[in-house]
Amino acid sequence: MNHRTTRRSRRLVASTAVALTAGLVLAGCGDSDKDNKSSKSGKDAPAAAKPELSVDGAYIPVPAMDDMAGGFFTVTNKGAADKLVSASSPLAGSVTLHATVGSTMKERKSFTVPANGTLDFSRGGNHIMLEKLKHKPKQGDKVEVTLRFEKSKPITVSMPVKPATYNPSNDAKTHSTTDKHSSTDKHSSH
Ligand SMILES: [Cu+2]
Repeated sequence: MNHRTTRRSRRLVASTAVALTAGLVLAGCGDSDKDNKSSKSGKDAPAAAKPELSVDGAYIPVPAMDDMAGGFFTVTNKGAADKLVSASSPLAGSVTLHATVGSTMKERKSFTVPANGTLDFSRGGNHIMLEKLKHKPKQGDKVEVTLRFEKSKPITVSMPVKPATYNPSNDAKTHSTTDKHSSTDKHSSH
């Protein structure tokens, strides 16, 4: 009995020592790693920084056609750069990413979401194109769209269907500092 107990406690001591040593080695690694980073990459943002994306202002104007609709939104990034690489919707057989170049639209494989910046999909510019619609969306409907990114997890947005001429950027940009009604004259003269 005695014999056994002694052996066992010795083994315990030995394994505890191993665990402690391992812990020390790990801690040492972590410290030296930190030192390397701070001395090499000085002012640069930490390499481990991740994109922090959010999507807002999403909407789909009531489409003119039965089987095709455009979608708009803003992706805000509070972290490192990322890329919007694809989109899909249960309502559409296919969703593609488009940029407007001059007066024509061009399909793009991806759009960069700049670090600490925004990617705007707005009327007259970038848009997603929902094609092969299962039914034509009506004003007040919500259309689920999933946006996929190179680094970030997919974001699913419920996009409200707005009147055909809806354009939030007109309101936000033109009226932000002035009274809505006092600038009406300017608008009608355009
Ligand atoms: Cu398009």
